[in-house]
Amino acid sequence: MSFNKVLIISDNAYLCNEFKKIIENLSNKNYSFDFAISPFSKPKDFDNQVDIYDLKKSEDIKEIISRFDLIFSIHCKQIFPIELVENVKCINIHPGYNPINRGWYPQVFSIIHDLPIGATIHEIDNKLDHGPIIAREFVEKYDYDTSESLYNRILAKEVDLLNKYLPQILENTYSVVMPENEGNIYLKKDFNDLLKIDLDKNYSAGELIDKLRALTHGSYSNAYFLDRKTGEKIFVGINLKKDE
Ligand code: 0FX
Repeated sequence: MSFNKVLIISDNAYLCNEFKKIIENLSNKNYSFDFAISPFSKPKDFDNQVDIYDLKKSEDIKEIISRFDLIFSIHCKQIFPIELVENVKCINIHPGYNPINRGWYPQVFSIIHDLPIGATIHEIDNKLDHGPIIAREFVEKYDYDTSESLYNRILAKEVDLLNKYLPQILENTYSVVMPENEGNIYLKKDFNDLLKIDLDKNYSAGELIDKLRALTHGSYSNAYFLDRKTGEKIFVGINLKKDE
C-alpha cells in the first residue's frame, strides 16, 4: 500500500525548497505533504508554510503519529524517538555514505580521515544514520576541496537521489540493503575537538592543510589558534586554487 499523508521535517531551508520542487513535478498527485521544522529553527527562513514539532514532547509525537503515515527527515537536527520510529515509517536523507560517514558534518571527517563520501537515503531505526539503506551513492572528493565545496557536491547528490527514489518511496515499492557493518560515526563533540590548532604541535604539511580544508566552510569561524600575546582566539581558514 502506498503512503498518503507525508510529513517533511527539516532544519535546512535549501533542501526543503528542493524537496518542494520535486513534489511539484510528481506525476501522481494523490499525496498530501506537510512541512515542519524544529523549535530552534526560524519559520521566516522557510519559503513554505511550516509547523513546529518538538520531538521531545510526547503530545507532538502523538499528533505526528495520528496525522501522518510517512515522515522524511531532511537534515532535521532532532533525534527521532523510538516511539515515533516504531509507529510511522521514518526516512532520513543523510549527507554521508552509510555506514562509512555516519554522524555530524560527514564531509569534515571524510577530509580529515581520507574516507570516501556520498549521500544516503535510509529508513530510520534506533541508532544514528544506521537503518536499512534505500539508496546511496558516492561523490568525488578532490585534494582541492574544502568542507564547503565537498558539502555542496553532497547536497546536489542528496537532491539527485530524492528525485530518483521519491516516487518508489511514496508508492512503498522500494527495496533496501542492510549496512555492511557499523562503519564510522563522528559526533558534534568530535567536530569541536578539531577546532583548536596548537601552535606548538608538529603537524605534517599534509595534516595541517587537510585540517584547514576540513574546517573551511564559507563564513563559519571554525579552526583557530590562540594569540601568543593576548590568548585571544584567531580564526583561520584556507584558500585553495587549482592551476587551470
Ligand atoms: O543540516 P546540515 O547540513 O547537517 C547536519 C549534520 O551534518 C547531519 O549529519 C545531520 N543529519 C543534520 C541534521 O545536521 O548542517 P548545517 O546546515 O548546520 O551545516 C552545514 C555545513 O556547514 C556543515 O556540514 C559544516 C558547516 N558548518 C556549520 C556550522 C553551524 C561549519 O563548518 N561550522 C559551523 O559552525
